[in-house]
Amino acid sequence: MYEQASHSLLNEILVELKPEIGNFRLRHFYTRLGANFYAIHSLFHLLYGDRPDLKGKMVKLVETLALRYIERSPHLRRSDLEREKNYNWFMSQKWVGMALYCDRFAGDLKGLRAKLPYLQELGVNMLHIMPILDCPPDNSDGGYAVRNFRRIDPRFGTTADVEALAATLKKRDMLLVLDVVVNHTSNEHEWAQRARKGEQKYQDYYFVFEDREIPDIYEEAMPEIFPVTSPGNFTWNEEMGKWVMTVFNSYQWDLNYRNPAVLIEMIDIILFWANKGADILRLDAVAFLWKKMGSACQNEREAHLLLQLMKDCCQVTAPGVLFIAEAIVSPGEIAKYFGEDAINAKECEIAYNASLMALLWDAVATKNANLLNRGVKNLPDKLERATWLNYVRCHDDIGLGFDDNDARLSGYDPFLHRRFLIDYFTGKFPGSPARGLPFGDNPKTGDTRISGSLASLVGLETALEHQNEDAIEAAIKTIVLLHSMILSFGGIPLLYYGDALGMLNSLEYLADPFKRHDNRWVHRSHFDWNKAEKRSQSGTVEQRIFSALKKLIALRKETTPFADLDNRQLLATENPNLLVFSRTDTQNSRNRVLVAGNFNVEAQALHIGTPRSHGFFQQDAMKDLCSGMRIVSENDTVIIPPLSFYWLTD
Ligand code: OTU
Repeated sequence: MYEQASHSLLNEILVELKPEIGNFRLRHFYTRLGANFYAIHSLFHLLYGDRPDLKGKMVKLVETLALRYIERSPHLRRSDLEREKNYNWFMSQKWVGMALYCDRFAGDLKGLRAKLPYLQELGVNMLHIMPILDCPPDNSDGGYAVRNFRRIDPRFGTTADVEALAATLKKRDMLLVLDVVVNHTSNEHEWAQRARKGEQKYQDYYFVFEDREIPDIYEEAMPEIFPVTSPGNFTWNEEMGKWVMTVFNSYQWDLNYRNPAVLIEMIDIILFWANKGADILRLDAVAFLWKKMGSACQNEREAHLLLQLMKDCCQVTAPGVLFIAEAIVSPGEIAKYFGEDAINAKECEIAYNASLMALLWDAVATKNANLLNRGVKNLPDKLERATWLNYVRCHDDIGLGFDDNDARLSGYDPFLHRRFLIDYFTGKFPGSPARGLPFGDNPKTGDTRISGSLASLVGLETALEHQNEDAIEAAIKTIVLLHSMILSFGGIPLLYYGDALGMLNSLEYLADPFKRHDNRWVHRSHFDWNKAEKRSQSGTVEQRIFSALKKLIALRKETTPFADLDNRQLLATENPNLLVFSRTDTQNSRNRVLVAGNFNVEAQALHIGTPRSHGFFQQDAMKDLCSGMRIVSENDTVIIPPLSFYWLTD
């Protein structure tokens, strides 16, 4: 859009830029800046329009974008141009991700390079390395309390190692995902240290208060994120003699985005890692970016404006780089992190599908797909050029973040149903084989989340202890069933390291005084390479899970209807144990797949009336992609075995 005021401002800024910036070949940069400048200026004005130094800050922002562009290497600039042309590249079914801890999986970054063949064997081609930046050794929150945003923790390696890894990944056609922890810093970050020493400039980077007056007002409406380990949202700092906002752990200081300097610093950091070769940046805890007294300080409109600004700026300097929104919020709020009223994502192109994750766990516990169907039906529409990150579990606790109203419509009291789920997954519910641990138990709200490895949560640990082959089989089937859903749903599936081998809970964290209070470490264990070896020994649990997932991943990549192009339709069935949806190739509507999952421990009948009205089962036999078997309907019914699924094609 051409807008007079912003273009005249742009011209003024261009005159003020440092002379060396003019000496570089900046053709693409200026085209993109021109295209995005109106949006950048409007957003900046909305957020910071009342500040006298607005223009100075705009100069600084544009300068940052230009300097990082000048640094961007030719091969990354080439990739930007290619991705601009082929802008839907990330919606393809060819991508399959995995999240892992560099040290726990492979020692360090060099070790990780050596382990890439394992990932490729499984079919993983998008690698999310959990945070690897410099953190204090003790209070690190698993890497989410960053001390230096531009330095790799020496235990993992160096920035050069990241660049080398990015180059290797590129050659293997694999994507690199890195974290940028945008919401807070470690209390040992230089900004926090200088704030503590009394420097006003850096106290203004955070929320710092003389006394409890303002903090108390904030507390009235702010929920607690880690009520057990870090109650409250403010921490007293002795050295400063002041209170500081710490929404997460007491050593994680929340950044104050009311200060434009903070935003510019963070955009600089985002572009720094874009320039090191990250294809995708995971922006941590984005729902929390804007704090407002009297509100829960989550999902505020300004948080969205900040993300739009970050995206617009990234598009000027590194347009090939995508953002993942990590916003573990209610189903209705999550989709807003793609950006509202748009076709293309104007905030983050990818968002964690925490709603699907929670709904899948509900189906595991209830052994039916009642709430799952309702939740999937009510999932907010995503934008055309945006996609979900579908996952069964991640490194965090599992929150039961489904919609209360959906729970009611499914016949549950939401509160009691959540209690049941927590009892089920912590093994308290009679007959439950799950071995989860309650996380973040909040007696004030009754809220609890769940820790535990996938295998232990679905009963594999208990089954192995009892040497109960039927129970082992059921656990394996559940693991495969859950993955069959995230692989076919539409979006990028994100596996969690260890899950493809059925790794169990690990209590090693209890021996570490800095981890023992945070039971999320029960499912963040060291990757057991001896166990991994067993993936090639026929009949082992590891082999049964690994080979099944490997096959599903390979099939997903070949199956064009699985690309995420708004081509999923949920099909209503009379059988509440089943989730049934169709996926259609947008280029060729005859190329389609009917996905049907049975979450019950008994075989279930799928009456084919509804699928038939959608063009499926016109012949009396279909092919299951996974087994290659012909599936014949009898009496208008297809039987789906217990805890199993079909990917059916004509
Ligand atoms: C994120 O978590 C990270 O994934 C956690 O590992 C960090 O501890 C946390 O941020 C702080 O950096 O903020 O938007 O249910 O889902 O803490 C969601 C709790 C987050 C997590 C929540 C999450």
